Amino acid sequence: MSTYENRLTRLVEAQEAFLAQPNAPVEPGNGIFYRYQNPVLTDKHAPLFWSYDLDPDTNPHLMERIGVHCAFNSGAIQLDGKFYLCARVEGNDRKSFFAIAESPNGVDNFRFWDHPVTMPETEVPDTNVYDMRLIQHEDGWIYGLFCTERKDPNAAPFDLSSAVAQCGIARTKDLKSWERLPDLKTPSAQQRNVVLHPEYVEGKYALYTRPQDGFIDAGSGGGIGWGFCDDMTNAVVEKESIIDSREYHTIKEVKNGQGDAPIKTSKGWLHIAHGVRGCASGLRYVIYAFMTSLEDPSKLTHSPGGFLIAPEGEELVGDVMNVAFTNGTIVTEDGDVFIYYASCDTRLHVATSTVEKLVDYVTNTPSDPLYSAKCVAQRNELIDKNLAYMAKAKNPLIARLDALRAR
Ligand code: M1P
Repeated sequence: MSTYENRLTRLVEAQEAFLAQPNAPVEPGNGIFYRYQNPVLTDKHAPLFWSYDLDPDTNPHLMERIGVHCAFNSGAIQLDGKFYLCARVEGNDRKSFFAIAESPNGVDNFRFWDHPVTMPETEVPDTNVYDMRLIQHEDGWIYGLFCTERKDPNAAPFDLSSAVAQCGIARTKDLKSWERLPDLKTPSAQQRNVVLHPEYVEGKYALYTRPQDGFIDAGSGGGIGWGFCDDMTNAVVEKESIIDSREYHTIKEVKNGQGDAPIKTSKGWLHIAHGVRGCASGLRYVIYAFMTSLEDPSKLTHSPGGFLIAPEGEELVGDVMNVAFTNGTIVTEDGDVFIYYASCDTRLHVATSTVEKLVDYVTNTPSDPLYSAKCVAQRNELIDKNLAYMAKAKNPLIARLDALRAR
């Protein structure tokens, strides 16, 4: 057998087996959501014809020609019952692009469409595009809001890393053909993690922003911002107000950012976001939740303390360590929630929950009391309630739990 035949056999068999793997929830979970055994999207999901020249005449060793390095931060949408992800795919050359993957059930069997998204450009080419939020707006369009990154025109000639991040905007009806609109204009020097609210508010488009002074540092900016715009074909937010701020010694002390569009529930708008703090190993990204008022989506009503999802196990390791990040959520008609979160800018996972459970989580988890002594008081309150309950409960499992206590 030729090298070509031999390698092709192994590559095809490996990919067939990999893509056929079912995915199952990891029991017992924490009652709020289930993690799953396998990531839902990785570099190995990329079709072989994205990286290899499959012609033995021009590639007798069947070598990779244009490697796909990873697939992660993905926008998400359900259309006609199917689950679609708009993934951030990164080549070996570090450039990201968007690609659509679809699955019948949202937890496994994701297959990329044959071609990545051909995203039209504005008059200023994007060096890098990433982290699309896919929002079905009540105006009938599906909007893709994403980060467009370009070299800082004011950087010194020797500075090859200073960049400017802005919000790119495109719209589509079918995820196939995209109309690029002008980038968002705001009062802030840079923007990332901009998300469109799915409904008009006071007759206007409403946007969640993340004002920042620099490319990495929020600086004097930061927090999840909120502003209005009249027209998405020339989107200008003249005024941003912060609706969920950064806070000293919390999971979001360095910066934070809205995930996907918030979920409308009977109790309020449920937001899933990411928060960043500093630590000895660099920045740590986790996912958290909060709720705002149905009448005024900019009014914070519930702010459960701490993180909802933090990277764990293999999720802790990857290109950018210690990162859990989300920009895609799907809510089904039955109230099931699929939170797509990436780990370490390398691969994409899913966590499943329900609207009912997440509302319970957001409305019944106490907020961060901000001081250790107050955290102890908060925990003691729960412990005392439980000890009182355990003392009179007739449940044999509670009795077994009781037997585990130090005496
Ligand atoms: O590397 C972690 C994340 O960093 C950025 O998020 P933020 O804007 O909050 O700093 C983004 O580049 C994101 O893609 C990335 O996952």
